[in-house]
Amino acid sequence: MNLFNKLFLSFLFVATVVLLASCNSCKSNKMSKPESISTVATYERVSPDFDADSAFSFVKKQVDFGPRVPNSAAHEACGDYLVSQLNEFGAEVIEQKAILKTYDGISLNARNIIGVYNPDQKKRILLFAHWDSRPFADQERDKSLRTQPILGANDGASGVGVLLEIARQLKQTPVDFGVDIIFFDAEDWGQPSFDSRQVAGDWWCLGAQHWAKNPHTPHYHAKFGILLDMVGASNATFYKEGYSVQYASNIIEKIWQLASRLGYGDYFINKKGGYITDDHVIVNQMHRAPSVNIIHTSEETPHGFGDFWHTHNDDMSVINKSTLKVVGQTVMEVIYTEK
Ligand code: AHN
Ligand code: ZN
Repeated sequence: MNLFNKLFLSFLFVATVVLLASCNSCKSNKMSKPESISTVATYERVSPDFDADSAFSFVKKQVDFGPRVPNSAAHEACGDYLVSQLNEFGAEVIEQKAILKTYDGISLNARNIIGVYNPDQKKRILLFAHWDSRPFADQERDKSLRTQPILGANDGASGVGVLLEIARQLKQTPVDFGVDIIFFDAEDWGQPSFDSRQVAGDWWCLGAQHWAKNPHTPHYHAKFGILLDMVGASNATFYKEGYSVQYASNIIEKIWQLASRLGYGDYFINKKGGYITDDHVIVNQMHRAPSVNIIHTSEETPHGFGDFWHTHNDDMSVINKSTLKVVGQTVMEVIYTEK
């Protein structure tokens, strides 16, 4: 057989197959509409569109006050701003003030800021983030920079910015269950690595510790809780944090599955991470809500967090709108699919 014949025969074969296939499909689909080309499962989002530009502006506004270190003027002014924003977005605002002692014996004028939606509903969801920024930059290479407070654009302001945007959305598109948004104070006054004294105690998460023991309503309990911590950096990775899996594995699975369906699988990594002392731990221990921490961790750095962590690089230049969108839309989808 020469080359021409070979080619002609293969053409005939292919043409026959195509003809038979199309014939088959006309027979079986005579009365029905044409079959769709692709059979890949698509997920249809149910939540309203999370506006990352809006969230970004809420992050920047906080950072523009300067470091929000308790007992400072910037801290006071930013607290007032957060109260006014929650009011504007239709929440009933409760301020919980307390004097809290740090590891180094300082008395902080701390303020947990709580936005309540549907206060009379028994069924509640808790969303939280810390709004203070760290008084030390103890991860700086340059020793002389370590005692200065940080701006905490990502470490603090990003979670609050995402939650403010969700508050704005809750006003536009109300839900019928209760939602509590808590901005915890005094999370980040944990003992810095340059201080070698032995001081026994739990010195992180002072505001959350106070609230968990003295909730704003007696016997407070939510169906579940979500903590957002460092949710704004470019190329952030969110692993399934240890305590979150221990206390609230069903919520972890729900969040990571929804994120994947929304196309955010490059951010929400389907892998367990380490155990991180953060505001959700005491909320879990005091049974206020089975709670998870969506927190940026990394396998690339010695301390396990992003390379900006507790340094002066944690400013607006690390904040990325795509990351804010990924986290905000995922949490919104959790809220608006809640039954
Ligand atoms: C510890 O380093 C023990 N926990 C980290 C909690 C944290 C600090 N998140 C943000 N800043
Ligand atoms: Zn921190």
